Amino acid sequence: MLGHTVNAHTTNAHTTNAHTTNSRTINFQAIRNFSCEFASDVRDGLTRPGQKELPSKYFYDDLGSALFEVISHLPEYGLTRADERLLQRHACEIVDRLDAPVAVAELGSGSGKKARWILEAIARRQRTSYYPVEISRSALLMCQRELSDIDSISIVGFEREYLDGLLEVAAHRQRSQHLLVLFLGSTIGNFDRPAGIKFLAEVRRILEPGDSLLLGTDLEKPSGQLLKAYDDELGVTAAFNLNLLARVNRELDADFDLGQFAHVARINRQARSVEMHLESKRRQTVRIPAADLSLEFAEGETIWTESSHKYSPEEVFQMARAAGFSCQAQWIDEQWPFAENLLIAE
Ligand code: AVJ
Repeated sequence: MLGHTVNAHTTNAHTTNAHTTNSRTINFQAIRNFSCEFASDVRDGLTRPGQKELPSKYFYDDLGSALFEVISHLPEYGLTRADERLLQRHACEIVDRLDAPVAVAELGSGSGKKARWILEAIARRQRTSYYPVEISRSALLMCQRELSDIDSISIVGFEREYLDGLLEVAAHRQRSQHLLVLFLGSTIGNFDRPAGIKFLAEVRRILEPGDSLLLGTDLEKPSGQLLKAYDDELGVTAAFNLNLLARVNRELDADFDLGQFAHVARINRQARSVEMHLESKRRQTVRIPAADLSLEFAEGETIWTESSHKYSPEEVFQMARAAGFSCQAQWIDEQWPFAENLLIAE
């Protein structure tokens, strides 16, 4: 995987922006060979002995990202709104707890909308840098547009997986600045519990003592409420889930018949998670030429596409400690149980 740099100084978005008086750069460190990696991940997941699976990171092509944006507006899915309420309400308090000067990195920035409140609170007291890490180039471009009106900020985007991107941010940062890493939206919930702690420990290893991590975690709630959040009445989450098969059809030339798979959300009580699956409505064969695969499905057999783990407020403190952080503060939303946790690297 070779990276190259595209200097976005020349894009229309930049040159036509009348507010852009000071210099602002976005460097896209691009990744090649994506579809080859997609093919091999699809192959590995669907040929597993036992449960077939597809990695949830592949939900987010342009169509899937747009569908997730719609999910975040659904009445049943309060997660994103809770995350945003907490950030909006407590940004100043969060920033006040950090030693200045501070630069911000975000793992999975999306449009950059959530980072705005934090960045504005920092920009009020100092110049700062924002380093979004995203595998979606269009999301990085949106970041630039979304945040281009904030003064005293330079934006450098990294089109990379989380840890690869964070390593580059660490190499790029000014030594004199502390780093605040944002990992919002309970994306950590897509890892199982041991893998989540391992991921936090890997983030910690890239950071210096005194750097920090703002971690969003969706909290445990009644199973009826959870099932509705992951199986909404309009069928948007079903479309989001099925888009994974549509994407395999588009990019790997497969012949999944979307009408023959059903979206299923299930509670896994032991794991304390909600799982999404795609269930085969009948016995069928599917061909995926670009992954060199012909697959048999039994009636009722599922492809496991995502787990979203839910946490207790207390366990976040333990997870933090196990990963080399200490959880210094926690903010919990009153309408939708969700916590924003400020972890300091020990
Ligand atoms: C973006 C991973 C936090 O797990 O709730 C939304 C993705 N999946 N509806 C989540 C998702 C189904 C979401 N995360």
